[in-house]
Amino acid sequence: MKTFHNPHHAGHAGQQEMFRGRMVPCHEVPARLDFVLAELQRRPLGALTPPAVDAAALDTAIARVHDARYLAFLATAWNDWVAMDPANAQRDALPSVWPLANRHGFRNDVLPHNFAARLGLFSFDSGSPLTAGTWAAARGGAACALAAAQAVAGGDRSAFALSRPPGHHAGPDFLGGYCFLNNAAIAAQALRDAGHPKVAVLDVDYHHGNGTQTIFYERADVLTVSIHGDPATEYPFFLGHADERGAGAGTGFNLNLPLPRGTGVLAWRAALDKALRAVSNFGADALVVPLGLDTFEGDPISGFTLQTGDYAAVGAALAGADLPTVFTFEGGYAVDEVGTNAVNLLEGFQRAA
Ligand code: Q9C
Ligand code: ZN
Repeated sequence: MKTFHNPHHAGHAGQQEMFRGRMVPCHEVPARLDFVLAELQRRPLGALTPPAVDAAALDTAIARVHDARYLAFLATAWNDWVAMDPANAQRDALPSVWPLANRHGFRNDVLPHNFAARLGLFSFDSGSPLTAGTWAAARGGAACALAAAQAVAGGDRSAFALSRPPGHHAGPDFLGGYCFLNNAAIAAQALRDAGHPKVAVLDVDYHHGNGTQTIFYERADVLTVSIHGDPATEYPFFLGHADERGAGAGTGFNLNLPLPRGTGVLAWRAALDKALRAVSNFGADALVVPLGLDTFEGDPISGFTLQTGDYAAVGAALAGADLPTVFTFEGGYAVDEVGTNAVNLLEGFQRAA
């Protein structure tokens, strides 16, 4: 399995996030990726390289899943933030006002000039700081996703897009949940565009993949499945319920498997079996796995109890789908263990594939 790692990831380094009414140090830190990289050097799965993709092809791939207005915002956001006040160069940008369009009568069709207003327009939480290197890091992550999709479309059994910031909470025109560009969706769409008629996304991050669900919600050619903490109590709270089945042509092509906080490996594996049955019934030609390791018992912000020793078997079960597979790196905030847990899963996959 080739791994494409993002050389620009460390430029995205938030200082603090809003958490329960206070500013706390960010959970989503550069060291997360460094630990995975170090573990892949200890236990190689294949070539470990930065992505080499054509810049124009990358812009096209990103624009296949994100709106032009959102991308234009992201591309200049840091400069616009600093232009508001030179002292902002020392501070992360976080939103503090939201339009809540369609609920409170506020408009989202008129782009505000004020930067704080624009940041709020394109954000759904105050936990996802935008920093000097955010755009370059997010774009580098999309390049990893595209390179991984290209490898798999070219005949590789699997590939790993190792990047941060993560992606699965980012939607067509919004950031949140530490995510800016949806790497898994970019990979899924790239696989479609490379000729795979049916692509399944099986999200195993602790949190519901709301961005990916939203991107593909009305489509029958991309099945989205997510196993996650029940949004009744868990982030992102406002999406991820079992009754969300897709809409329009996409009706029946979204499956949510919410599980209560505290769920252990047995019940989690039963949900994985259900998810894999849905992928098989769909008749997928390729698979994308948004790989979050925040299902781990030691995760500081999550509530499942999977153990380090459980992940190899999860990888083997995913290999059982017998599909060309792209993994994207998502959550997992027990920094010391995230590398071991990620590589346990990927090694388990590779051994069984
Ligand atoms: N102020 C991923 O695992 N936590 N994202 C709530 C908001 C947000 C997790 C804090 C958790 C996002 C990719
Ligand atoms: Zn997560």
